[in-house]
Amino acid sequence: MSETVAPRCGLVAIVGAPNAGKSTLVNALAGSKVSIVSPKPQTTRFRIRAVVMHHGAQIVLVDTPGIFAPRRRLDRAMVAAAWGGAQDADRTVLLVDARAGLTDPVRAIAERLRRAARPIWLALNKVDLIEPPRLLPLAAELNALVPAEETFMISAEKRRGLDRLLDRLAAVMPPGPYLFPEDDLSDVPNRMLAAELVREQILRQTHEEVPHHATVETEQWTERADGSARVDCTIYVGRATQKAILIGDGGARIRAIGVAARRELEALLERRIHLFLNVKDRPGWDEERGRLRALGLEDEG
Ligand SMILES: Nc1nc2c(ncn2[C@@H]2O[C@H](COP(=O)(O)OP(=O)(O)OP(=O)(O)O)[C@@H](O)[C@H]2O)c(=O)[nH]1
Ligand SMILES: [Mg+2]
Repeated sequence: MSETVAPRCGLVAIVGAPNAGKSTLVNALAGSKVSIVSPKPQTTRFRIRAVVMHHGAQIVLVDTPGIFAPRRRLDRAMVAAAWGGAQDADRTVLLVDARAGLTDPVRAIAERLRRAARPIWLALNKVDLIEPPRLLPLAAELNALVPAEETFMISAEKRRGLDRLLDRLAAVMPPGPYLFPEDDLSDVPNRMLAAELVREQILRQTHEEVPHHATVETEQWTERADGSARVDCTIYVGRATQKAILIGDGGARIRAIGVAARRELEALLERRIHLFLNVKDRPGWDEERGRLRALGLEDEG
C-alpha cells in the first residue's frame, strides 16, 4: 500500500551585503545558473526565484540584491526588492562573507532582521578563504546581534556544507502545495535571462563606472525556422564616454561581450542563438521608471 505524503513547500530568502555570494549560493543549490555572478558588488538587481526539489519538499530560493545604503532611484528600488524578498519568506538566510567579517553594512542588516523578528538562519560563506579558528568568534558576534535558529559554515563556490543546508531547509518546509511545476528551474523568462547574461559580461569585461551605469533590455526575440532564435538587446549607459568604453577599439569590447553572453545563453537554453547588441547613451536612465520597470523593479523606495 502506498502512502500519500502531503506536499511541503516554502520560500527561503537569501539576504546579505553586496558580494556576499548570494547568487553563487542560489546557483549552487539549484544546480544550474539562474542568477548572474560577478566579483563586483551590486550584481543582482531584482529578486530571482529558483526552484529546488529536495527530499520531497519544494524549496523556493529567493535571490535578492545586496543590501547597501542606496542613493539613486535604481539603488533604492534594488534594496526595497531585497527587503521585500525577506518579508514573506518561511526562512531568511543571512549570508555573510566570512572573510569580510562583521562590517557596518552586515551589522545594519542584522539589526533590521532582528527587529523583524522572523526566523533567521545564519550562513558564513567563503570559508575556503579564511582560517577555521576565525569562524566561531564571527558566528558568536553575529548571533549576539541577531539570534539565528541555525548557523552554517559554507563555501558556495567550492560547494562545501551545502548538503547539510539543503537537508535542513527541506526538513523545515511547511505543508502546502508546490508553488511551481516540479521541473521549473527559475521564474526568470528567457528574455530576461538573455539581458542578464549580457549584463554579467559587462560586469566582467568593463571596469570602474561602466558596469553600474549600464542596464540591458531585450527588445526583440524572434524565432527562426531553423530552430534558432535572433535576440536583440539594447544596452543603456549613462554617458557617451561609457558608450565608447563599452564598444572598445573598432568594436572589439562589445564583440567580446556579445560572444561570451551568446555562448552562455546557448549552453543554458541548449539551442542556437544569434545575439545582436545595440548600445545607447541615455543619461539618467537609472532614475527612469520605465527602465526600472523593465528590470521588474517598481519604484518602491
Ligand atoms: N572564494 C570564494 N568566493 C566566492 C564564494 N561564494 C561567492 N564567491 C565569489 O564572490 C563574488 C560575489 O559573488 P555573488 O554570488 O555575485 O555575490 P552576491 O552576494 O550575489 O552579490 P550581489 O548580487 O552584488 O549582492 C564572486 O566573485 C564569487 O565568485 C565562496 O564560497 N568562496
Ligand atoms: Mg547576486
